[in-house]
Amino acid sequence: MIKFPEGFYFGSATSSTQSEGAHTDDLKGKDIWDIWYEEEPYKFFDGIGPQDTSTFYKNYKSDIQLLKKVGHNSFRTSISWSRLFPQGFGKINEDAVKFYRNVFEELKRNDIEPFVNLFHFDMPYELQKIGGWENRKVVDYYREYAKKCFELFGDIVKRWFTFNEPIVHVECGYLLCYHYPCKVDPKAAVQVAYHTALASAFAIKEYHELNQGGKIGIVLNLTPAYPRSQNEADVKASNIAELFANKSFLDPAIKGEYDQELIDIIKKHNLMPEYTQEDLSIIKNNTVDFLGINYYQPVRVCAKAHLPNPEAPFMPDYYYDHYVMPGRRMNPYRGWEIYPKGIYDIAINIKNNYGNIEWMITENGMGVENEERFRKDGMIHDDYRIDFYKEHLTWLHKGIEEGSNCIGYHVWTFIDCWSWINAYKNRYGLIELDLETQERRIKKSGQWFKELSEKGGF
Ligand code: BGP
Repeated sequence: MIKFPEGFYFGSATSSTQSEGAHTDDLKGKDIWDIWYEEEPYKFFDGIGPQDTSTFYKNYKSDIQLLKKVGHNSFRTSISWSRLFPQGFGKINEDAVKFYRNVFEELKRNDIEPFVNLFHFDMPYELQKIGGWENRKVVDYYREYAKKCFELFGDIVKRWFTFNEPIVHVECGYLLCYHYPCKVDPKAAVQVAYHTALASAFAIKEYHELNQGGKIGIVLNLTPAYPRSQNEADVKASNIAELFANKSFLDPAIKGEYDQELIDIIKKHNLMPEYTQEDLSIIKNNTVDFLGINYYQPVRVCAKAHLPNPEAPFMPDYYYDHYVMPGRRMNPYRGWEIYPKGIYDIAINIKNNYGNIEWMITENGMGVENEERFRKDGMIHDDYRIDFYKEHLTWLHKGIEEGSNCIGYHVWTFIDCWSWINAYKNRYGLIELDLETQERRIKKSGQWFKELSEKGGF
């Protein structure tokens, strides 16, 4: 049997925008997703926007009962900044305070440990209007928001995260045009990345000063980079991919500094952000207590075959080409490679190169289209998902056996949810959501997950 350590966290993650439903009875301010959908609804799969999502705002009590039914001893969600502070700062929305307190208390009452994240791609629109993460002032607003969250909920919540996947709002928002504000502006991207690392460090500082007896970390999506071959040029290409994709946030979060090679590349391309020594020392002195890691896919690269277009805006793949490995296993619905051993490589990397800091898997999962075809006797038989989890857990277990300090495994996600521009295209849940009726039904993977958690393994 694959058995995990006593007290291992089993559960799932979600985010406010993807689960609560934006148009609720309270005074939530708009975030960039609400506005983007108003401006360009056709960019969202089937034209479905963030207004309804999985109605957790209304159904949190019964949803928490469902979490119990699928074996959760822990659960991550995020606070919506613009629900708590409709303007991003200033006047607080008391309904939001009540809602989040109720949710966290209800989780505790049901012996489910809340893990709470402060930012999941959801910049308040009022702050985006003044430049969002490009503007240093927004770092101060975030700091005030974070502090308020600790004061309001820190008596219940003992595990905090400052950000979810910060590289995503950098890449998707400022390089690739997949998230609002849809800019292609490498200089802004670097500024946004740096301000995000700084904001995270300020939140950590505030949290530690309050002495609430909990821990604070950051959630990073790690995509280990693998070279096509051991040829020197391929290896160099994969080292550079690793710098941008992983070390760009891992290093400041855990070591309080940036890798010199990354700084040299940024300088070479004239992309250095505006910074002060004082702010750099905030990053240096306020590192995480523990780490959340989302793992979905690796990145495979090889040396570049052609010179980059000198007029094209800088992208990290100026230094490498993506390599399509023959025989790779794909999740065709999401277009992501399935490579379970990657989770082991991450475990060993954290152990050997990041002081074996306490960490956990905060997301791992498989989004599949049209799951209706797997329905038998009323239940969705998602055996592919169970196999996916088993394979990843087997490799994770091996990493733990070899000494990596991993304390939990959260899947993405407990209930089919709204996936940004993919809306409801791919389903990830342990529980099925009927979009017409909002009815919830446990899938086969949900039953399996309960058994996994009860037995502490499989
Ligand atoms: C992660 C995000 C989640 C979630 C998940 C699945 O990157 O933290 O918010 O959405 O990926 O990806 P997607 O929804 O794009 O299929």
